[in-house]
Amino acid sequence: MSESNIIIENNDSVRTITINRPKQLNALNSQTISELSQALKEADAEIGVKVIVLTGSGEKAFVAGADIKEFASFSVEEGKKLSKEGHDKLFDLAQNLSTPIIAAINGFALGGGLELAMSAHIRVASDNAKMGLPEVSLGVIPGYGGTQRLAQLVGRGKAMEMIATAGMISAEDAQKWGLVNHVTTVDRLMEKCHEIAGKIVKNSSSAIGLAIKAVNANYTDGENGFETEIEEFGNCFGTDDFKEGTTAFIERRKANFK
Ligand code: DAK
Repeated sequence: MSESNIIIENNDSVRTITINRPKQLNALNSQTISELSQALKEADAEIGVKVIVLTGSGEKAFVAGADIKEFASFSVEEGKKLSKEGHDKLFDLAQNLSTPIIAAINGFALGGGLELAMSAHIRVASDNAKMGLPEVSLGVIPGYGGTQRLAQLVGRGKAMEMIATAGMISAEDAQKWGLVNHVTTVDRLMEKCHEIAGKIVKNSSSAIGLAIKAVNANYTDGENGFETEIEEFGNCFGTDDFKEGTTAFIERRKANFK
């Protein structure tokens, strides 16, 4: 395999994964998708990692889409197969990961890049970021969950407009529309992500993982979000974190979750 397309860094319990193809504006080729998939699974399996920050290298792009040069020659069957594989391998994996992912959107987040950011649990954008799903301008539709996740985040009408016009929106509009949680200056982007991560790491990782599962259940075919909540709420009572959290409250001290 050629040189790695991602960089992994650790800072206390926060793991930063940086997509590192700046010359191609961090476009997602299949190697990068495989490496990201592996990196997310590894981070999730490590007890010491409580939050993942996902970003792109350089100041110009988070990810400018799937690698157009790679998918330009795909056939109908390859398109379907690769779309399904991509969903399973990266986009659904990210959304359903029990470790929360913060997408630090540091520039263009287009097509597969915005789809990746939308698979994360929290999105923070720099004020120079531009977001869009330009797929129809290339004769395809969003193929990594964009038709579903964009409508869930901004509503059907705005999603239809963004998809059909293939246009880009500013970070400011993305925040107004509920597509990103926060907007910062370029310089403060990682600091803001770490500030949010710092609040998350103080809490119970097992409870956060179960809460992610319950929230996502509402968006999963055949699952009932309320039933999942009831089930997972019950399961919390069997965890060490529940014992520690409630004991700490009674003893008037801060919880020390392992
Ligand atoms: N793929 C490959 N290379 C890309 C790229 C991309 N998506 N985006 C940019 N690059 C490359 C450019 O080709 C250029 O490389 P060189 O020519 O220098 O070798 C380099 O990055 C710098 O780009 P520009 O010179 O174009 O930079 P500008 O500042 O002028 O423009 C831009 C920035 C972001 C406006 C522009 O680069 C641009 O429009 N990029 C393409 C945006 C886009 O259309 N993205 C793709 C959306 S479609 C699939 C599932 C899903 C998908 C596909 C397949 N399957 C399951 C099979 C999803 C598709 C999409 O994401």
